[in-house]
Amino acid sequence: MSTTPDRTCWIVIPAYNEGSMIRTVVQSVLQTFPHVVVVDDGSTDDTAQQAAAAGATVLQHLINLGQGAALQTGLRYALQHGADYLVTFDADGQHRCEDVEKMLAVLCEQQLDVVLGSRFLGEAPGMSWSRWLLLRLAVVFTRLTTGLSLTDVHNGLRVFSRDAARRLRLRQNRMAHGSEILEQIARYQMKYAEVGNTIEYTDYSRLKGQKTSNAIRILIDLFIGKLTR
Ligand SMILES: Nc1nc2c(ncn2[C@@H]2O[C@H](COP(=O)(O)OP(=O)(O)OP(=O)(O)O)[C@@H](O)[C@H]2O)c(=O)[nH]1
Ligand SMILES: [Mg+2]
Repeated sequence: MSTTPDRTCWIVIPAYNEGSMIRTVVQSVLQTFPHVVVVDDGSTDDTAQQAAAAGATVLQHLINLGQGAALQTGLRYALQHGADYLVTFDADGQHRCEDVEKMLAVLCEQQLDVVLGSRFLGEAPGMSWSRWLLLRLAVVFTRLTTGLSLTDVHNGLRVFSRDAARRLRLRQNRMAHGSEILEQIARYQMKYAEVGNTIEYTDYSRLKGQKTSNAIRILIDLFIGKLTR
């Protein structure tokens, strides 16, 4: 599926040391969406080779720059290659393709700029209580800083229209890009909706994923970003 025959959807997958998972993820996405770009973010394992073997277009950062930088690279590539819709999708097996289809349908039917995934409107099997608490605090923080009333503010599954993706200017290379995207949705008054999705926490994703202490780093990055804007 690429939404309608004459419209193209690109799936952008940032990946850092996901060599043991990326092949399965790309293969499952390709069953539905033929345009997949994996941005290998300076991995020290065989992420790039595995993604290419699975059939994805692969771009590589020579050094690790962070998820935000990897997304910028992938989004720019997809725009240059004529994407009408752009989806950000994680490489660690936590996201599901059927959720992308639901989100794309909402974006098209309601003529929105952005559809954001929400694990709190969907489900998050295996999520720890500390992650739950942190994400709830992040919701309050986002409400205060952007005025957006959302249920999940650091969900990596998002669908953008071409125009919305072209307006985004991401300067946060690491994980603070999630907040930066929301700030820009608010600033440009983009039309958005949240749709429930499943984010599955597995032993693999927990081992590889974000530490609770990274929240401090996100706040510092956002603060520095404000000072240097
Ligand atoms: N951690 C990390 N992930 C990166 C980086 N560059 C790209 N990624 C990819 O970004 C995606 C999300 O990273 P995660 O660390 O799992 O972040 P998350 O899913 O928001 O957090 P969890 O809920 O803890 O899994 C994965 O597909 C990673 O491979 C990087 O520099 N660091
Ligand atoms: Mg993850």
